[in-house]
Amino acid sequence: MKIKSFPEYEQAYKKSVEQPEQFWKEIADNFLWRKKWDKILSWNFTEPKIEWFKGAKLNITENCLDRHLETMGDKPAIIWEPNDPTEDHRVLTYKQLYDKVCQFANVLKNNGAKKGDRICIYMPMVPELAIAVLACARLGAIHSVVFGGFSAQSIADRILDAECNIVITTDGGVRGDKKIPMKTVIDDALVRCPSVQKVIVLTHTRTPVSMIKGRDVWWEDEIKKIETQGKKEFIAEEMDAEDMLFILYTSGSTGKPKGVVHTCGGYMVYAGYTFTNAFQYEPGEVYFCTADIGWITGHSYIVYGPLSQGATTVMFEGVPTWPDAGRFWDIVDKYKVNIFYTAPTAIRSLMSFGDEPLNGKDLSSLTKLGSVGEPLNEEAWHWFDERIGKKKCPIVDTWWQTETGGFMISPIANVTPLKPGYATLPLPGVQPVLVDEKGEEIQGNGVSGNLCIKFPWPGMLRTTYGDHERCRTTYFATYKDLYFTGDGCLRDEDGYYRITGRVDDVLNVSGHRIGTAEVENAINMHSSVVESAVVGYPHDIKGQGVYAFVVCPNQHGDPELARKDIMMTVSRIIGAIAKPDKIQFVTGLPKTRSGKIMRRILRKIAEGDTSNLGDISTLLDPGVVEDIKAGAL
Ligand code: 6R9
Repeated sequence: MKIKSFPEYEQAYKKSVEQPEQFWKEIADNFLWRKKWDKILSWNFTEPKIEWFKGAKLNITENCLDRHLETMGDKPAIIWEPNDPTEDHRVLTYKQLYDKVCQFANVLKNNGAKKGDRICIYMPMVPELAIAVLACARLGAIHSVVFGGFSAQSIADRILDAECNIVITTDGGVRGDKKIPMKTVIDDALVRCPSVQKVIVLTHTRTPVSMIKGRDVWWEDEIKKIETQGKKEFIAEEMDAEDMLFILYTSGSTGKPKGVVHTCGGYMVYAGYTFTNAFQYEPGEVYFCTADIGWITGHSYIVYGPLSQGATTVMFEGVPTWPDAGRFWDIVDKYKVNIFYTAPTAIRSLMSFGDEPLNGKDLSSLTKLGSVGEPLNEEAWHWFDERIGKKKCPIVDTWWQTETGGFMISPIANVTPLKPGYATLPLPGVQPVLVDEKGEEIQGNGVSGNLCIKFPWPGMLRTTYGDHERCRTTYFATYKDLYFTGDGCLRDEDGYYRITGRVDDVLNVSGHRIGTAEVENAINMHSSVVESAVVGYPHDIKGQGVYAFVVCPNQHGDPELARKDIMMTVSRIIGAIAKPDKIQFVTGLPKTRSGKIMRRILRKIAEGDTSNLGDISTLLDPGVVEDIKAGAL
């Protein structure tokens, strides 16, 4: 399965285009199937309908756990580093993780869970989060993990959309010096969610919580019951390759987040194949991905990818800058991390602290570095290369999306020649194309356009939960017979790919996808707001910041207080991650005669570039532009 040289890469790539089914069959043969497939692939991008390994039977947890027990049962599967460095860390070997997953799958079953149920998981980065995810998969229930930073309202929307019957959470969470009352947030969400029958609560921070009779149970009590019943094993449910494995909500151009659906077989093959290849994982290496399991990066590259390959994966509860900006380097030093995978926003933030936090930290164990979430600018690339990798570690800049399930355009460590700022070349099995506004393919090199993919890959989304039409219109209707990524991209003279950022109304703030319409809807909920428009602007650390233009005619008194109220509203409705960085009160928004907001103008103003706003003659009232320019922040 592993590509070891550049000629091998070229060969594999060629094969993946000319004989895709044979190519993927050989990769899929490296996994454990209870029964192999009837058909490798059937597809069309019109409906769309995509099926990989149809008829095959498997359980992904047998690939992540059972099959490793004999050869490496005593090897660490998860190393957990707590938020507070003075507290004890935890190590779970493959055998221990297997036992805990079986135990918790039994707990779920005792609480009424069965194959096909949707289960919402809202937990901080503790080992039990990975255990809960795997226990759902073992039982055949579909997990929907919601990131710990989302509000009660956002959680409720997600629970309602998927009609979840069980929620798994903790009393509280802690990140740096901030405490998050997770169970209380869940209680607020559940006021609106009649489908939820059971809430399983792990004790973590011992924050006081209200436990509702008949609905809420403690994780620890439920485990005790399993122990008394003497249940140790949990026979994994047999899943079809195309049965749903999980739903993960992500933002798009419209107001409502969509539930991206991944299925068991293809996703497993793709997560394992990409992990092993891009990072060239070797047995015994310690791998540390700094993402949260609430995002796709955590699903594919903390849990499923690494575990399916028998890797040791480090899970970190805290934040990079607490107790100080040397925390990541302490962790690398402490566990002798070999592969370190993080995000540009973290790199830029740590860069800003200078060299001091690196003093006395032994980073010599590092052999490979990775980046994900947004474009890695050259300055950050070089800092990462020089200060962290000491110029001896390849930087694997992985471009991919929630919808793609795994890496798409990415270097293969020590195989692909690198270029700072570039995600380099597509992995074998991935066929990118650039298209112009009309959807015509742009051939050749030294060109840019909208990035599409023209052939299916096993890890791609199958649908958006409960609304297949939305999946079609969002990804497959913009350009005929192509999957549209929403990203702009440059292919340089050497055929190397550089992602230039979203071309739709999606912002990328610290690597988090945020829909501008979602933020506008939240701002407009505030009682004195008439309307608003949200755009992104370049931000040194976050990549993009959120700039809101708000029409608030009856706002009297201190504008600073009004700003705080709006921030609070967004926090309550979406979550703190979507809070605007700048709020400018305006008397009106620049609209065309047909009533469309001209975002192009607002973007320019937010970027601080007001010299050339282009043609504004189609505006209903060009005068508002002068006012907005004058008040720009
Ligand atoms: C994995 C993940 C997807 C969007 C994607 C793109 C941006 C991700 C990138 C990158 C440049 C990279 N993105 N990786 N841009 N270089 N290496 O982040 O998924 O949260 O769905 O975001 O992130 O704009 O379209 P997701």
